[in-house]
Amino acid sequence: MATPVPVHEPHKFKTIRQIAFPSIDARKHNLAAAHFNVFNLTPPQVSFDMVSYGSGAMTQEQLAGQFIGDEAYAGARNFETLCGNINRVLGHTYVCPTHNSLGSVKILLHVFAESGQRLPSNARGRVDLHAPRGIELYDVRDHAAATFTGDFDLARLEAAVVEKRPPFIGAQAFADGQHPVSLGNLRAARALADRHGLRLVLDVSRVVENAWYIQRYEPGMGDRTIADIVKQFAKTAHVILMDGAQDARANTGGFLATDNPADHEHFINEIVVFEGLHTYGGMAGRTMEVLARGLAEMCDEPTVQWAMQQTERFTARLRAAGVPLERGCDGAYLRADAFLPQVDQYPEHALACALYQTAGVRALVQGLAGRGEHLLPLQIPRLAMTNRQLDQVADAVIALHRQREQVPALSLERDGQWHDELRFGAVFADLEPVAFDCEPYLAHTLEPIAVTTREQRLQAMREAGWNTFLLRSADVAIDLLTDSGTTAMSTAQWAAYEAALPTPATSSAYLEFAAAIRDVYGYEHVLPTHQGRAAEQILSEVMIRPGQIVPGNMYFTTTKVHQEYAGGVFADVIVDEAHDPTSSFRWKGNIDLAKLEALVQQHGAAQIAYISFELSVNLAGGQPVSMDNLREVYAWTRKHGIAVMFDATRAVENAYMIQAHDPRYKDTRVKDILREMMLYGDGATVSGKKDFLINIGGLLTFKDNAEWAHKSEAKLRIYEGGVRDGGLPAADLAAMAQGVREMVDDRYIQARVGQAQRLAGWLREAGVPVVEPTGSHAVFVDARRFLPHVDQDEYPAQRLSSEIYIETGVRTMERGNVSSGRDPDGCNHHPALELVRLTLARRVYSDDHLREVANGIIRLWQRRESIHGLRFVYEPKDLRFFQGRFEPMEAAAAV
Ligand code: P70
Repeated sequence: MATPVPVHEPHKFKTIRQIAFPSIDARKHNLAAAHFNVFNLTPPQVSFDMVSYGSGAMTQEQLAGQFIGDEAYAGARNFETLCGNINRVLGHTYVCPTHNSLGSVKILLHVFAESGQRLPSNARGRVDLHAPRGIELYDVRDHAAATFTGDFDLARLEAAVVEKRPPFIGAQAFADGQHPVSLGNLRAARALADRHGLRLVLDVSRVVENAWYIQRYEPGMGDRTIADIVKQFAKTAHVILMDGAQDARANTGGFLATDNPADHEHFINEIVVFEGLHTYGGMAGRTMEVLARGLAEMCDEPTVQWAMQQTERFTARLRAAGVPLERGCDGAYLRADAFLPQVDQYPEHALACALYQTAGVRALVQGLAGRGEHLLPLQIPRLAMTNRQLDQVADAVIALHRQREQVPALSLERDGQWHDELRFGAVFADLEPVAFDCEPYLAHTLEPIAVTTREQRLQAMREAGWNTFLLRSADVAIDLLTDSGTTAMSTAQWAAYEAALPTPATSSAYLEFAAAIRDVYGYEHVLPTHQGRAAEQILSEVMIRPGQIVPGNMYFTTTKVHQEYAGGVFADVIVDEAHDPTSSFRWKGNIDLAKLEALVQQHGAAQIAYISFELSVNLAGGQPVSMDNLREVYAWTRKHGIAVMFDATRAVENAYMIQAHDPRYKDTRVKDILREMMLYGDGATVSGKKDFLINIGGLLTFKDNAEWAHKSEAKLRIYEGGVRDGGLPAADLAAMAQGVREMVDDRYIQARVGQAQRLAGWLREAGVPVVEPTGSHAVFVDARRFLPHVDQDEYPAQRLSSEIYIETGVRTMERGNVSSGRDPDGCNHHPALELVRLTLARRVYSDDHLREVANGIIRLWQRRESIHGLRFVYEPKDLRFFQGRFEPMEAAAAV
């Protein structure tokens, strides 16, 4: 049987590319400046660029390939890799590289054809390439075919071959992007070519998508793999050509390949004239490597199934709403004439303009104008978009379809032979704009995720001592252990990373970072650290005198440990609601002023080191602090001369919660809310691995107190690194500076927090007990209510997180009795909250991943009675949750 359709992407996002959302006014302005031809718009003017050519997301192996090999003029290693992979995947031996498919066509025609000849083909698109060379294409496609609409009409082909004496037969996999070809028909065409002593030349740029059709619809092919079909298909031709920017997901590149050494000899003699040399053919060495790796990966079964599922879903959604279209291999090709019957000239351009005007979406019509097809392709950039994004793009098209009568015709202002030459004038129609609330970024590179069986996972869990911290990430499908250091960096961050110049002295990266922090937080003194706990250590040593009290809104593990190491005594002053997972109080992160007041009454203000004020309180469930509470606590501390030190690790998320839930701030930008929040404090520690959108880094910052900063710098030199780098390479500092700018983007933070809300919603609907209200960085499952039959000393949350892994391959984290450790009397602390945290990495997973997470947990919920507890077999003294090992109670009982 063919591989089943995956329910989520078989990869996660490794790096992302931010996208812009220009306003309706900007879009109108851009359209006018582009002469109402969307070809002239540039990417920053476009939200979703619905073109599949060269725009796919690469895998991390392809990206890595970009930096491997040589840029030698002759005999590059990359060429050898390319030849090997072409041979393995497509079955042809002799390779002639070209700069792209135009290069291949140029060589082919030069070697085989003469001006004035007629070329029978199943594709029309190539008219664009051939006509200007004086070669006419002759349509021999079987227009009566139902499924394999790209099949040759063999009788017409035979006749054409006899009458026209063509130079060769041209075939295209997924002809014109719309017409798949069956393997049986292609083989018949090959036999026909052989009978007449002609070559069958096959364009395999879209062979994978064609192979999927064969697997699905050609009788007897259902149990073949995509890889097998692709090879059979490609081997059927005498000569193949491929454009690297299609199925192989390179951004350019191409080649001709054949098993005939004489043909190859001809090709490479022309290559030096037109393209380059026979071992690079007009491609950079890195392009050959990216293409070679893309070829090796393009038949990956789950990936192909996923991509084709996206196309099916996208097309089906449009079709169901009555949008006239033809289904292409990579998207929906809108029939602009049927969409806009009132527009009789250039309806495809009018439709493209209207779509951009209403939604910022670009659909592009290319090639020779005046062919009378009026198709406007909405192609899906391969593997770069989520289904949530595609659904919203489809909805934008559907919304436009509802207003189609309002769409005006364009008036031609400059004619031309090609679509890109045309210029139009227009008046703007009164069209309702469409807004997006999906992820404001595309996948740039992808990282595969593990596929495991239940038996493998059970074994892995046993080896990990029933502690998800001890699992290998290679065994994890969807990793919800933490949002710490797991972000996908943006291309802008990578650019800054690569450009940063390392130095043990002051780097520009430091200055950028300090400027970004001053801008976003408004704090003067900026001390980078390698991560958050290092900042906590320094702050605690500088600010705490032994014996002093450190009031905080719920403990955080590393924070509390450092306060205690410095001789401080932590005192919890969070509001009572925070300890009740069922309370729906909105601001569970708030400090209870009465508790603070009582501490001062009892110990005196001088005994208080500072207020340790966490934002988006992690262990309470990612619960926000209200702006009023921030203001009141600050005012109170001014009376008593006590400092406020934020743990601002997830301050941006807290700012978003204020925007979303405090009506006074609904129209204030997150950036401005954050700036106001920071007014109510004197300094902060930050684990940059969260809000700052980086994989490593931290911050200690003070608003204006130079003495604290000076004392901290002295510690920084000893513990961390230099005062201007805190032990971080300039590259990470530079990426962090860029991350600080990106983190306050309203769309990004809204999309991020929205994911947690939706995941919680699916669980709640099925009755799974989750902490209310849902926080910003994670969903917390209440293990007490999930497993009421398991005693807290048998660590229900620890067991539940293990079971979630075994059931689904999803890794989560215990935040309960194990994490909170033992009291001085040696007994478990027994915290009120016994939770499993499902933490969302930033910009990494899609809603489809999370839907599957919810489904797995719901399955466990339905058989919860069968789940028992754990006991320690190894228990470290500090932060025991990291290294502790357990065994199931039932195993202990059996002994
Ligand atoms: C998590 C991570 C780290 C963190 C935090 C807050 C509010 C400081 C830090 C420390 C990692 C973690 C740490 C300890 C136990 C479990 C997990 N939280 N303040 O997953 O920062 O890790 O950079 O030193 O959340 O929540 P750093």
